[in-house]
Amino acid sequence: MNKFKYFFILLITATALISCNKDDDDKVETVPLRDYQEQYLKDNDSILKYLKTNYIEEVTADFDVKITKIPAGGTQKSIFDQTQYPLLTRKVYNDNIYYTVYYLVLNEGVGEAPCNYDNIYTSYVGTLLDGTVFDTSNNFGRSFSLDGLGSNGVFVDGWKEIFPKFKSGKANPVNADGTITYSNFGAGMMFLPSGLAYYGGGSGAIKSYTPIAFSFKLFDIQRLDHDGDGIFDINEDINGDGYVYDFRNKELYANPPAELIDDTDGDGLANFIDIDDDGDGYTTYLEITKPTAEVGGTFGPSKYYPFEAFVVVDDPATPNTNEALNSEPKGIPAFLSVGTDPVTGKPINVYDYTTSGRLKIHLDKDHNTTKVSTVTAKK
Ligand SMILES: [Ca+2]
Ligand SMILES: [Ca+2]
Ligand SMILES: [Ca+2]
Ligand SMILES: [Ca+2]
Repeated sequence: MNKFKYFFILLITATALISCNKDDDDKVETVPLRDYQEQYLKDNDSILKYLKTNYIEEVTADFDVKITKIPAGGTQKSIFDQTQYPLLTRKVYNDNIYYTVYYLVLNEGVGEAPCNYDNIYTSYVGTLLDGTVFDTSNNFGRSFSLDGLGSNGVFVDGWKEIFPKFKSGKANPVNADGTITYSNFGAGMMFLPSGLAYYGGGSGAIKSYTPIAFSFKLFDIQRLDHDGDGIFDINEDINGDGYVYDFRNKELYANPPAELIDDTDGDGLANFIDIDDDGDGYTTYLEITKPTAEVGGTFGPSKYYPFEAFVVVDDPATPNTNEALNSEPKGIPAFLSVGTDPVTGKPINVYDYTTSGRLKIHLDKDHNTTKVSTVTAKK
């Protein structure tokens, strides 16, 4: 195993140990948690009952939603039966079981969807299934870290699974008082079994093992780069499902499904937390940087292969300069072939910028390290 990779794991473990440090003198009797599968089936029954006995009384133009119990003899169509707003489900792997989570789409949103490790800016109302509001942001946006880290870290796993199904809104011009409003943001409701909420812990008005619901408005998102390799988490989601997962804890994730794993070199460290995605001993960060000067037989970093398109158009105001020449092709090129410069006799590497579906170089676990480290600077 590469040293830096090992170091990264150690760092994470140390952090986890610190945050789990409990007072040894605590004489609290621990009650074993209920079986997740059994509890999920119970919760799912409660949620289905809720969806079939409540209706959407109102959705305002600002996507405030009012849910009301269908009165005796009432003819209102239940949340479950109505067709105006899509009631969708997502299959979620968590606690070593599979959950089916119901969520209601009031508005999809026009911006970008967060991945399950991004930061979000959202307003929300949390209710019990009897309609009791246990928490609300009063329509103000609040920032949360879906990765669960930091003071804004989200503990409700359901949020991590459902918010990526919605998109952010469009930021309106800044108001005179400095505030920003959003329009056409993603808005919906999620109905969470306790296993994807507070489970045995409870919180405030929420008793242990209580399924809960949230209505929410996703105003904005912030992309994060958890391994600091210069590539956002969302771009390390290799299978493109919008989710990345850290399954290193074998107790929590004994048998993660293959379709949730984004791990190029198969070392158990998902790409978004692996600083060497292809496991060639050469960091992704260096693989996406421009070798400008030779240092110790390799070339030093500065941006060379922009991950996203870097396109400059010719500016008509400067007729003697063609800015378009500064454009670089989109994406990190795959290594294509090696030739030899007939004049200098030095190797010339050729990169493939054009083939669609080509493997980006930092994801190619079969490519030869020495070819990368002795790359000849592009003329
Ligand atoms: Ca990254
Ligand atoms: Ca994925
Ligand atoms: Ca890996
Ligand atoms: Ca690498």
